[in-house]
Amino acid sequence: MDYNEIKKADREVFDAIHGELERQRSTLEMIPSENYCSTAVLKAMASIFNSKYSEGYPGKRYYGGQEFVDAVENLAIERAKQLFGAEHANVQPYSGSPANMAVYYALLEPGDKIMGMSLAHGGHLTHGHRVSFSSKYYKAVHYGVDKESHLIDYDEVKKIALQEKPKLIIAGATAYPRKYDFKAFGEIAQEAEAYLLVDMAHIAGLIAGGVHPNAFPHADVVTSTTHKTLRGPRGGLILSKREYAKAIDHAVFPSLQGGPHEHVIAGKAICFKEAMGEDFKKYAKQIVKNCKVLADRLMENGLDIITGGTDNHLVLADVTSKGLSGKQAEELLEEVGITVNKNMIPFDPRKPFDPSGIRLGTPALTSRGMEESEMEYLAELIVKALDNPENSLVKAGIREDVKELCSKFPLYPDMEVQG
Ligand code: DSN
Repeated sequence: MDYNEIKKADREVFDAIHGELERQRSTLEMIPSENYCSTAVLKAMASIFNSKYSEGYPGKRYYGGQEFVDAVENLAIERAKQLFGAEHANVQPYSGSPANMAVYYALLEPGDKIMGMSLAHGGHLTHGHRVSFSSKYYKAVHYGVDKESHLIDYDEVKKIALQEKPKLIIAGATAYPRKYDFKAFGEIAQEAEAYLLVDMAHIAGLIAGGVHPNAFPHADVVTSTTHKTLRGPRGGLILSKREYAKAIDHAVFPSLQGGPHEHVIAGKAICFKEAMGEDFKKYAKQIVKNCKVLADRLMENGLDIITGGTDNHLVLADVTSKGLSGKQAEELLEEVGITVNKNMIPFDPRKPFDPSGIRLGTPALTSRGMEESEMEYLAELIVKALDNPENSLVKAGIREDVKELCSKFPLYPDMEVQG
């Protein structure tokens, strides 16, 4: 990719792009919701489809000139359906939050009750958090995790669902390190006469790669982003049973969105094709293998890992045993070139902006080609940093080690951006 055009057109923006590429190349990205898509996906997002308005759906648009837009959107739709075994796909949502909003708009009336996992226990803002539209327009109730095991207690979920009688139950989270029992969620939803929405944003790539059970046939509707473990463009996706297709399509357009981002949809089509391949299956397997090794080594080195390990792409660690808060740990690790995010742990006595935990993940590092031995080494570096928050010499040494590790796993080596 040639960035010289940007350099000529706008030096300030170019400098920011150049700086960000250098930052990504020389640091270890461990935020579990981040990833690096292929250059084919990046190029699709910078393609000529950016110019086109195409309100409507393939074969039924409000503007002319749709031959190739229809072709690319149909490819994305058919591949998404095939990849996840879905009867219907809408590939137009701009991202995960608008996708969830569209599902609520399609299936619920204002004031209806929804039930999702509490954000404090790992859920998501759009699953009914008090600052989100999802609790302003709908009545939100929550389930959480068990106080001892920190696992979802399905008997408790069932009890709350039967008591509260929500119209829609949401399964899925942003900081839950274990497998979801979608069958159990489906049975609970059926008994409570609720729709089941699975928000698989975090684990879409693991489902596509066959290392996490699929949400279908248990879910009525499934939402996702396409840029996390699925390793595609920044965007959203709604899959559903056929009977909800019309309501969902109408909610996305014309109710909530205008012109679809066909350049991103082209990137989604490529991403779904990539995710069907054997290499992607290996990739998904490796994400989980890496994460398990990371969790084990962090635990061996004295970190408290929530639920005692992981089944997926993320690890939630309580760092207070190291005398640090989550915010301090995030800042300390950033100083040595390891990017994580501070995160609430279940039943956290601290506040969201300075919680007890950090959330770490392996999707981006696995995309760079790292395997178990790098995870072992990395866990040592992380613990060394957490044990030496004030020691400038030790921190400088870790920063050098991180840079060296990064240089062994080059990121976008063909991308030429000369500052
Ligand atoms: N921002 C996402 C995450 O980091 O999990 C959730 O939307």
